[in-house]
Amino acid sequence: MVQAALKNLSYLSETDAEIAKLIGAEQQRQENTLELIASENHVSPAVLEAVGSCLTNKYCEGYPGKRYYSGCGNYDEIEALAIGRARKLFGCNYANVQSHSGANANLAVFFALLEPGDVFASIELSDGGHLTHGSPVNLSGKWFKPVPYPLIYDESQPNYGHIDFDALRRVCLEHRPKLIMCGYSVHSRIIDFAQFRSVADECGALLLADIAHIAGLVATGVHPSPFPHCHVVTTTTHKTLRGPRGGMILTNDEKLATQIDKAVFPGNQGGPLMHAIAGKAVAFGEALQPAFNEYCRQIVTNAIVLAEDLMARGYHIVSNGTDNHVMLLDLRHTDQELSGHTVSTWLESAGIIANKNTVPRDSRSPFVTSGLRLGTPALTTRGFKEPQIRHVAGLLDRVINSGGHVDAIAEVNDQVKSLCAQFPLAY
Ligand code: DSN
Repeated sequence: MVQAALKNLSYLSETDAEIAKLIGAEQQRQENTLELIASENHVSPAVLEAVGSCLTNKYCEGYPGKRYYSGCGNYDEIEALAIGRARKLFGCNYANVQSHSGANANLAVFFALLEPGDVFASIELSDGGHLTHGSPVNLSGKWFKPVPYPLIYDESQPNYGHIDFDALRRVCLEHRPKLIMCGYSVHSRIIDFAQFRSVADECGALLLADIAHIAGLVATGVHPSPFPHCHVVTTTTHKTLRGPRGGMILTNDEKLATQIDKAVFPGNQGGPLMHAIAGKAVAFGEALQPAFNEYCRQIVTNAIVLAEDLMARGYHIVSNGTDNHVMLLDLRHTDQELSGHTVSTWLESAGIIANKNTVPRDSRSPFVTSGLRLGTPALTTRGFKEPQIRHVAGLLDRVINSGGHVDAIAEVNDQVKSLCAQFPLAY
């Protein structure tokens, strides 16, 4: 099997058999497992070609038309195409496509808009935030002062699991943050950017949306746009947007755009990864096609079906459902002893890849956790629709219900392989 997967690695298998073998094995793993990690996806062969091209050879510090090295003409055109397509996709005036990742994009925005020690408001990691939103172990939490705003934790409330806007307003009026961050790594509900803006205006803060997870949904109108409400938007390009790994920063404000460009280069990066920028341009071109709109709608339909099926089987999902591509199972409601670590390990043995995740007010560490995060972007890329998603819900239930029994895992793994064979990847 691995040998067959090596067919596209003819040079590498000659020159470095060890790495070729591992890439081949990874290709097989991706082909034969169900990917439910909400932040992962499968790029198109076209994106893969761009990222694997000779563009990796060139240094292009600077921006189109203003480079520090010679020989950048082709790269100017590639980056200009990426910028133009990003602006069209998100309906904004300025795009910086050079950030190597979402974390770098957030860091650049902090560098552009804040001074060390400045206060900003965000959600904590355990409530669905991100490391770069003020975690004490990240530069954002070490060099700046995050003040957390909460969710509605009370499960009996109709808006359980949503943002607590009354509390957000109270926190912001008390602490007067210079910046409010919205946009999350695990949040299943539509983000009300207009409400965030009204709080930001009331306390004199800038508003930053990190749409890394929902970028594809935003680009297609399946989730409301952060524009015109947010001053700055950061994103990754590899989640629902289905591009290569990377980051991007968007704004409508000319002055902020200039500050952001300087913060990315020379502020916190050197030479841009031009092969990745070409991959971004290709992915943005794909996302501008009508088929991508259908794809994003199907991601959400699939997530709603998965959430409803699991809830019907008795599982507890934070916020009692989903409006987007992701959901968080609170396993404490299934069995107090069950951890996200244990369940994700059982599932991996069965060929189902999902990640353990803290749930709001989790007493377990991020290495153990009481939750399991599930997302539908990668399965939707494979072509899964409602019937296959219901099948997947049954497989998840079978593994969890069996307590990780070896027979159940083997039985589910057979079904996973058969599903994967019916819906092969494009390469
Ligand atoms: N690690 C990503 C995620 O899984 O959501 C966020 O950067």
